Amino acid sequence: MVAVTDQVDYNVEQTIAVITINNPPVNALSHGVREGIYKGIETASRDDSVTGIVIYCEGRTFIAGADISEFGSAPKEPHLPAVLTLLDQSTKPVVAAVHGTALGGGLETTLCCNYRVATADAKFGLPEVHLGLLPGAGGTQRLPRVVGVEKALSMVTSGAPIGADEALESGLIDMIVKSDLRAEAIAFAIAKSSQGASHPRVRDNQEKLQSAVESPEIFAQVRKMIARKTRGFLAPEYNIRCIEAAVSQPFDEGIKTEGKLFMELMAGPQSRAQQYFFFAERQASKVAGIDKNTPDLPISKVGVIGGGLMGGGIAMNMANVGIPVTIVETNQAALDRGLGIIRKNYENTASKGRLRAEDVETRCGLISGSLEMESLADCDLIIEAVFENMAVKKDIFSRLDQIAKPEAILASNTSALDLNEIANVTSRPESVIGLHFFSPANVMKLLEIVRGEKTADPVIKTCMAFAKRIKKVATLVGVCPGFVGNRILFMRQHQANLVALEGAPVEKVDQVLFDFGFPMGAFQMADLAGLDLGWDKEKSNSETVRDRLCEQDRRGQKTGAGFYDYDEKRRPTPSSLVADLIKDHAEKSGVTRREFSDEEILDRCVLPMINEGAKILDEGIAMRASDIDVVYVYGYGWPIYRGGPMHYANSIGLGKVVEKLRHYQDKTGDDFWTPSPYLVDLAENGKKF
Ligand code: 3H9
Repeated sequence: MVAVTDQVDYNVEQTIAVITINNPPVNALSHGVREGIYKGIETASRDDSVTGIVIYCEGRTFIAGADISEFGSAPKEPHLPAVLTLLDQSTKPVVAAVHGTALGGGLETTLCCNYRVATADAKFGLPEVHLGLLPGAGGTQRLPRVVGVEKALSMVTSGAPIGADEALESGLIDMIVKSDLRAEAIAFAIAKSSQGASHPRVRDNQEKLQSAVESPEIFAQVRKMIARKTRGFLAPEYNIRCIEAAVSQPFDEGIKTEGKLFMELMAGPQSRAQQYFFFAERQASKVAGIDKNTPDLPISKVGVIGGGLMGGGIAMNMANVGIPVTIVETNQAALDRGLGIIRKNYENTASKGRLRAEDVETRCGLISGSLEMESLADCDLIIEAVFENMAVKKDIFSRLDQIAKPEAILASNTSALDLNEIANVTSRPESVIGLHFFSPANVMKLLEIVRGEKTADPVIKTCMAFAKRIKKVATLVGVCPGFVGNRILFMRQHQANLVALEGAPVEKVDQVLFDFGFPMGAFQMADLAGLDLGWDKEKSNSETVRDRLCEQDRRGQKTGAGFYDYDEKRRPTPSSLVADLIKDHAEKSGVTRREFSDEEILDRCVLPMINEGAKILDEGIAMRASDIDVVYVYGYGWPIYRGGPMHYANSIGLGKVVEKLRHYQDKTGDDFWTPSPYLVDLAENGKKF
């Protein structure tokens, strides 16, 4: 074995040159890998004793794509397209031996080989769209030539990988190996090289493009199909245009089109934001200051207190990954209702073909119900998910303290209450932690893990790992009212309400936020959550617009009316009654009304979020700015192509943010707008979050 570069080895076995890549963790196409492959191909071409070439990877996976961490810096030669051109032009047959995931540039590498063999669990995908990009090394031109236009369109616009069986069926791979990938790939290369000098090259294959030449309406159909899901994103459309080029242009022209569109995306803000977010998400799971060797506590049985929407959704997370869970409710009717809703949820998923009927039974079988908290005595993790009332939560935790086994983790799903106060009613505050799931808990990816002042390191580390196990993205936050997510949201909702009072129609405010990229606006969100969240009928005295709406039983979507009127399919229409009510409330409160531009509405809603994020960082409530962005993208639907509030602030410039905050402070005379000293300091020193 000869080291060609630090990451690539070369050796000849029998008559086959094996180019072995070893670039942990995912064999990304870093500079040394590109150079190694390039030199390996050159060496094999020159060696007359070599009849074929195998590209093989050590470690957990085949090449998972270009090295994203190199994207920000000046590219070093050889560039990937040059490496792949050399590969494509090899006169000796090249076999890609794939295990793990061949993604992005990794799959593009295999498409420049003459043959592809893979293990049964291998996966193949072009996930560039998730980075705001398109496959820029020939993938959009070669993939449709192999799997057909329809599948290629689906793969590049969704970014989702396909498995080995599907790859074999669609012609993407030639063989699934039985046991030893390396040995079987070499044997395959020997067999092919003995069959003659002519070997298939993907670029020459026109056959699978033919159906789209005859029926080009497929492109319009795909655009229509993905329109809702991809609203605001540039990359899906650019990917489609490249596949269109594969069909309508000769190969070399198509490659040029792909290159041009790739560079456009690469230079744009969306891709920058999405690449940033890729690393932000992975960074979020890392907690500084906790010894890596701290053992994780075992979690094999979970208890959930409260079988309502939240508790039920939380329990489903456990059952989905095979963990038995017991739900405790206070009465049989509530328990039956809760378990019934869970079953219905699973059955709905199964009816859409996304779950097998037997899985519905397995998962429901993992969820048991009880009316006794004592039945949680053998649980390793107990999550309280009752309504937001401190007295009730304290009562539950003092009872749990008596019941739970000594090593159990006691978690609260509170979204805003003081976790330390809850922990301190127990004799073991070090075992108490916040696990703030987002509604619907079986769908939303975010988990805010709240570290109390006494929470022990093993409890934190275990919960961070457990989040991964139940397929959540976790961020560790500290205790303050609303933690990171809701604390920032309070600011936006506060301003949205003020802006509406000062004259902007509710639906206009929502439209501006929707156009920015949120899935819904501030008032639609309030209606969805329920306007009576935290509202007390007995104490309500028409002091706010919210009070007045709730007093009229306009409590949001669930009552068919809130800020909007809702039809039976929960579709909103603006309400003139609400418009009049807000106007009347403004008059009674002495608020002067006026018109608002879209820009001002956006500023008023978004700038306070950034300012609050800065305060949160300054107080150490979030570990890093990127964690706040992870909370916002996964918990609140902040458009990922704007990276999250803190990345967005960086992209418009912190100096500009401070200037605007001061402008609104002057204009409104409200100290609410005072920029955080931490933010001012960063801005004055030309720094970023
Ligand atoms: C591309 O190929 C462009 C081309 O078309 C054209 C070029 C001209 N680069 O996710 P994990 C790191 S674009 C650099 O936790 P898993 C990651 O940061 C690329 N680093 O593991 C993490 O580091 P750390 C198209 C990468 O097992 C570590 O590896 N390809 C890359 O859950 C482990 O990652 C993609 O978009 C990379 N490409 O999942 C694939 N990939 O430990 C992106 C990973 O320091 N990657 N890292 O935090 C993935 O989808 C997943 O990482 C993968 C493994 C499925 C591979």
